[in-house]
Amino acid sequence: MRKEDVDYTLYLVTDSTPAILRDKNIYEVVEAALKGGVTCVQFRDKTSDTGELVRTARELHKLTRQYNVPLLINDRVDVALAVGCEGCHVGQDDMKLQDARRLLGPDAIIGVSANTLEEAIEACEGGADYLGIGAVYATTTKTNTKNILGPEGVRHILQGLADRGYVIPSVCIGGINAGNAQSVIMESRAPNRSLDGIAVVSVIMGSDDPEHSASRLLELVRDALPAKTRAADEDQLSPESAALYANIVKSVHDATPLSHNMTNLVVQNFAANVALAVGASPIMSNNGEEAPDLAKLGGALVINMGTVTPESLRNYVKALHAYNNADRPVVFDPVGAGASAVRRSALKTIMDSGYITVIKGNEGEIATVYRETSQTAGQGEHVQQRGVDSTSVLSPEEKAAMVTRLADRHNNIVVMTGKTDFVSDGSNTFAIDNGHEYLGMVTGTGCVLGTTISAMAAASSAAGQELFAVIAGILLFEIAAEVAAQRSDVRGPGTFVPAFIDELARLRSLAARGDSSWLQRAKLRDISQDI
Ligand code: 3NM
Repeated sequence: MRKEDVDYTLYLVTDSTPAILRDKNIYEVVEAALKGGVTCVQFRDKTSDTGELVRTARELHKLTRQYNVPLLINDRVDVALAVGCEGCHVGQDDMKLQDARRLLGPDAIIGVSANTLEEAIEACEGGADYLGIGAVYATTTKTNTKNILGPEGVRHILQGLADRGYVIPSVCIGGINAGNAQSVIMESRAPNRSLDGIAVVSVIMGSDDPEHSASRLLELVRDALPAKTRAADEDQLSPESAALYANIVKSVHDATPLSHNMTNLVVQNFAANVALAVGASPIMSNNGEEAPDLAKLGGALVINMGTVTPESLRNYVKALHAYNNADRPVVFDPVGAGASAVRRSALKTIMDSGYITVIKGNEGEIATVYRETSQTAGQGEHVQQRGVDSTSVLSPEEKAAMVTRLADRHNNIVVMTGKTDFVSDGSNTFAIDNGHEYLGMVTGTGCVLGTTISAMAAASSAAGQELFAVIAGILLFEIAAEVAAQRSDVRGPGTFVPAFIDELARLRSLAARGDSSWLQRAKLRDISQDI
């Protein structure tokens, strides 16, 4: 069973003690519970000898397999290994998650108990597959429970994880029964984040009719969990796509490619810090004379004409030639392209001087590039752009069509940023709905997106990969913005900037460890068929 397919809705933890099981047979009780619909079983026995544990676990595994339900072993990684079941569950006093992972391997399901937000974060960072949050209520089933959390304590943990961009299946445990299951689920719900199920011991293991207890509880829990709408499911990236984009981010981390920025005076420091945060090595050289040397270092060039002068234009052209000669990617940001005749002319000079791998701009900028580089350019009227700010006049359909035609015209990739971003390579066109309004309230965020894209393009300039690299850069950038904006220490656009840099670095390091869970926030749509 694949990890992604595990259903945590009703998670049964077994108990073999006479106080709960009484004189019933554990196999009969577990089988009845499976018939009643439990979706996951954990074998928990704190007292039996190892031989007996392995024997019982093996019998239980035969049962759970018939119902296609995973069997996890509490604490005893050796028993899980001996039986070859789906995984284990470790508490805070048990074997460390990393050791369990080393023993059981990457495909095993390993859950971790968490009583505090810190423990939950540590489990997420360590690569846990799910969390058991508890104890929600006091229970006689487990005597050494720590803090009693109540639904609000569970909510605090769920919220804290969501704020940091962790997406991990979570169940809660401790004193849950048919009377309180629904209220626990509803009262622990944080904005945009809910439990995935509940875990119980005595209410099923101690029941005279475990099948009925399980089916009744399952119905209650299903009713209380937020409906997973079809639309939400369709929006979600497939595991393969998430792995593809996370891998591109990882490749930047692994290769530390050069991001050569010829950028405007306003954003130089910000761009260098963003390059570092996403794992690239920034160099902020505006001197075209050194571009031939820098182009040989396997990186990418950003030409951002935000504060263009006749001299900087000459330098851009030299650097563009150097990067074309070295066959390395060039990202062009035509900042404020429509604002003045000087900028329209600079735009044409740059576009006519060499091959641009990625053109990235807001609606006004991309519309200007579109007009100025068309065959009939100069004959039509110019649309005057005010300053370099973004304003919108085109419909989503017009934007999508424009980026597609422009990319097709130049045989490259075009990105139009905005509330929805549009990205195309001329054949494949995507819309991205991530991001946060703070990005529009801080200067230079569009420019540093160019830097981020350059890092991704540099690390994966294999033919055919450029479009995915650009999308990976946008997703990393905008998801980091969303996560940063939700942090409790962010109170506005000022505090947003350092938090944003933190989150870029953190999501990158998650990707470097093979964790693509943050990409579940991606709102990426393939709209190629609609153009
Ligand atoms: N773990 P019942 S509470 C096994 O807090 C276990 O981590 C807990 O039993 C924790 O459903 C618990 O009978 C026992 O209350 C839960």
